[in-house]
Amino acid sequence: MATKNKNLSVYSPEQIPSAKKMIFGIVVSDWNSEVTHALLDGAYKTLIEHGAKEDNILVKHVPGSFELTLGAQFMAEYADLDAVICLGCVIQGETRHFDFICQGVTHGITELNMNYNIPFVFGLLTTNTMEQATARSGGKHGNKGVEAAVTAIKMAALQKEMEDLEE
Ligand code: DLZ
Repeated sequence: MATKNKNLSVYSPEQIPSAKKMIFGIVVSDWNSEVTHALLDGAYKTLIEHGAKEDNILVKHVPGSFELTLGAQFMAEYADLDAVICLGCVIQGETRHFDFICQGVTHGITELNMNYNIPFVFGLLTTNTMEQATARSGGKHGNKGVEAAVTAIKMAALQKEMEDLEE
């Protein structure tokens, strides 16, 4: 398997733009909270490491991953943000619930990206087991929250770059 024994969250910090003037929203699902709160920790610390101010990071919790889309839409509607990071963890069970939640969130976040002029980052772990989720939320495969934060900074910087072209 491609990800076997690989830390997927390794990146070059010097290649990331400064987040000093950026404002972020983080929506985190409380289902599988031992995993999602570790994702939140990774995302939050990464934003701070790249210059974001604590006052400029708005964190809101939703009950499950299915609620991430609406939570993220609330963020975009009621706060003035440069990017929204959506964090959740769906673990395959015995029923098709997994498929429906994953499809719903994927579709929902894609729609938000198309309909609002800011980036919404897909930080959703979709794994077969809790062990795989743990490995990707601060374990041997890194932390998907870190990756989501890096993506948010890069996309927010891209937008600012494009806006500057207009001036
Ligand atoms: C119901 C449910 C199930 C079975 N599994 C998960 C899961 O693995 N991860 C997750 O984030 N949420 C799960 N949920 C809850 C749904 O996301 C949602 O909160 C409920 O269906 C209520 O809308």
